[in-house]
Amino acid sequence: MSEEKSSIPTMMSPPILLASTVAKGFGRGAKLLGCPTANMPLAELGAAAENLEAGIYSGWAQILDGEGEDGPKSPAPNTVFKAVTSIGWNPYFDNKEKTVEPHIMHEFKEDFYGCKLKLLVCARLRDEKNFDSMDALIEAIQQDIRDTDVCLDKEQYKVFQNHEHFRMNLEVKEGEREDD
Ligand code: ADP
Ligand code: RBF
Ligand code: MG
Repeated sequence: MSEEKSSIPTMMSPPILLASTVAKGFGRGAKLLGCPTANMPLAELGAAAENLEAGIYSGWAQILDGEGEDGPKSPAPNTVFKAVTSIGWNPYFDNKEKTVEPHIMHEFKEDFYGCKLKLLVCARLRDEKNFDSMDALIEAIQQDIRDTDVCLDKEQYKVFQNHEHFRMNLEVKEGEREDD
């Protein structure tokens, strides 16, 4: 039986807009926790991420092609997915560096390391916590996924799926094609 309670989201106003390439982490998300997270390097995120308080957040994410003609290709460049993001030091694993890691709420057939990721964070769910067991952490993550699913269906958060953050790159690409 789950003992996790659902969190009541707090709106972030204005939302936080982040973009970076998808980097390798410790390889724990999918293997240990059954929840892959696309790690966004702090060095690329700059002040916006450094100022973000540690915690678990709901928002929207889009995967775009990586740099260069032969760079990694996005599995779904035109889709803006629901995402639940962990920001902080992962107290259960006692990390020494802050990480920003969205889990995108979709099953992908392949990984997308090296792709560009755009993230919009619009609601805060809870603080990062330590847990007595890995199962308790896994259960909390599953609850965060359910809470995010409900949260982002609400009109005040749903509107951000169409935010201009997710349109800019695609429009630039159209422009580039016309010049070919
Ligand atoms: P790492 O520690 O390298 O981040 P993870 O186990 O967290 O390893 O796996 C993350 C990688 O899995 C991501 O970088 C991405 O390429 C891929 N991936 C596949 N499905 C998803 C998903 N639904 N959300 C986030 N990343 C995913
Ligand atoms: N790690 C923690 O130590 N405490 C947490 O409360 C916590 N909550 C998380 C919630 C979500 C939705 C996700 C995706 C991850 C969370 N993590 C948490 C981070 C987890 O430890 C991390 O993703 C893995 O270590 C892989 O990098
Ligand atoms: Mg990860």
